[in-house]
Amino acid sequence: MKVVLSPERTGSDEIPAPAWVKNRKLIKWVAEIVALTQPDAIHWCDGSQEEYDRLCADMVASGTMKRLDPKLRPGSYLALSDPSDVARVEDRTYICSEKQDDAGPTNNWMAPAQMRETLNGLFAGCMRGRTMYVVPFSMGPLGSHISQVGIELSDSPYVAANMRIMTRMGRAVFDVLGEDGEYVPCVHSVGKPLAAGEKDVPWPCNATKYIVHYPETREIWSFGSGYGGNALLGKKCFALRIASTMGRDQGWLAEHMLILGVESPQGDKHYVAAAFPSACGKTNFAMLIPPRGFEGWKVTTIGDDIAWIKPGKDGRLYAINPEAGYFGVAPGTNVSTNANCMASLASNTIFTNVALTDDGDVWWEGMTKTPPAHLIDWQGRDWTPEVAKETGAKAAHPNARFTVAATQNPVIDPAWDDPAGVPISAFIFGGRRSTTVPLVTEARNWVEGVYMAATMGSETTAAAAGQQGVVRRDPFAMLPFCGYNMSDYFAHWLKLGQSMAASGQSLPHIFCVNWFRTDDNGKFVWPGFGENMRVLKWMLDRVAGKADGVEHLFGTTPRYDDLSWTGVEFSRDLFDRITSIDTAAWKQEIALHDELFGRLEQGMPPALSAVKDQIAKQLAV
Ligand code: SAT
Ligand code: MN
Repeated sequence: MKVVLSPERTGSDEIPAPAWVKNRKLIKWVAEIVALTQPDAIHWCDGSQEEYDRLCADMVASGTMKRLDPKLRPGSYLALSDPSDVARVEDRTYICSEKQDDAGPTNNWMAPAQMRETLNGLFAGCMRGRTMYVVPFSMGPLGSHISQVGIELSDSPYVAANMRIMTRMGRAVFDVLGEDGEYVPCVHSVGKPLAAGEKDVPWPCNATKYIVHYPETREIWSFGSGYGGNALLGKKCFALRIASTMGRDQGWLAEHMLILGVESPQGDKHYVAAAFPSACGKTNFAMLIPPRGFEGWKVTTIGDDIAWIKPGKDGRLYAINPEAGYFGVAPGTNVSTNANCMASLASNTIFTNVALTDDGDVWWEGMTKTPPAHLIDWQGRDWTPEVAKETGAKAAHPNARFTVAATQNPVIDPAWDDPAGVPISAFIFGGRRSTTVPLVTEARNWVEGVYMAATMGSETTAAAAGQQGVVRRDPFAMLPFCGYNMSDYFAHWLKLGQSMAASGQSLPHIFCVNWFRTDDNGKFVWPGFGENMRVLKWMLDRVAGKADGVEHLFGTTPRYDDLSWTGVEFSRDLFDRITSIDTAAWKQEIALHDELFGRLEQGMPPALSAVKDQIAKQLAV
């Protein structure tokens, strides 16, 4: 429902709301934000298909999106962002807890009062000339005891449309909220008010950006960007940064993890959750197609990016995917790397920053071996393979994305929307490392596993603004996403393990993987993608106590013969190369762990320092 606001209405707390909105606190809050930001109109989203179609049609009319050819890509659109607004901005992302120590050394921090003052200045009148969308969303199945409700107020129709795909968005959320339900308030503005009669640009944004979290009051404020995790506030801001602090307080976990199901030909089914930094192949892993030699095996997707995990009544850990869609990296996706993903994207998809073909379809680097002879690139310019060869110009931005509903995934797990969640048998942690870290290692116990995850390193990708390809420590793949002090987060993981063990529960096994080791020419040695199934099967066999391996410096790694090689040629020599432990490299690696522990000294659990000392001692002999 859209309401045009007359000037007298702006500033009063009598904001017109549809009859189905019963939450007084919510209406009052919307009125406050209207008074601050002064939009021309409010649109209360009901989440219907008609509403989505109308939002998209309006964006096509305004030039924000292009409708793709309805035969080639039915129900799909292309949006091209401003070239300055293409990825998460970690240096503009803040955790504003009362005490700086609670945000810890890995987060940007500002005192809440000071930040509020800054933001009040920026948000004053920032929605002038625009419509404010009231976007009600549930992270997780509606009404599940693991789920949480959020309300995003945004002046971006692109955000409203994407949120409908990425979350359970719409009127039913107001029903769950009722008259006095709790929600996480999220305020978002592209930060580009329009003067009377001023023409809008296709992708409004502001050079000044703030992505702000108040963990104590559980609020999110985002200014200046319309892109991805900066603007779709249910995702990293809520489902990770705010939810991780909720989890700390309430005894559960909010993790940067995909969740997948694996079923053997005999019908044994397990779920695993795996953490990788952004743009390291989580979506591909979550939709893995078992390779030759694994006939009868099934891999199904619960989620591709985020997991909320709670101890169940039976003491096992249960996980849900708080999201309802995938915001995945397009470049590199093709029918051989991820056929399930390509099938998901056949229709009803919003593409952002990929290239447009002459017949009205999309293309990105790696989609086909031979690029089309002519394209319009992600910046709206002519692009040909010949010119690209000379200039290196990419047709699609390396962080170009698709937004698609989870239900479009042909291998969606039947339990993906189950409010009870699915039991987790194993955790997997993986970084992008061209050297040092072996293909797979199993931790010998929970503490060692937490250590592995805590010291994970990864080469940076285009998902975040900044330099690419440099190794940075990315504990639990949560470095940009943990809403509180990282050392306290490690302690939270240790505590959870302890309390589960104390109640006699068998804990999920913990593994660390690295698909990305390269040879002397910089080429990946491990084929990855579907072939990762071989590693996955070894892990599940370990869980079942059926597989062997060798113990080394920091865990157990399979020998060549411990994996199944039917259907692929991969030599013993290559296998040894990607599972070897180079003592000299590990001495350097441990020095980097040391440096990390130095940085995270405050609150670092002694049990983790003990693991480090133990490894260092072994290396010294
Ligand atoms: O832009 S997002 O934060 O949603 C994507 C990512 O970094 O994984
Ligand atoms: Mn992610």
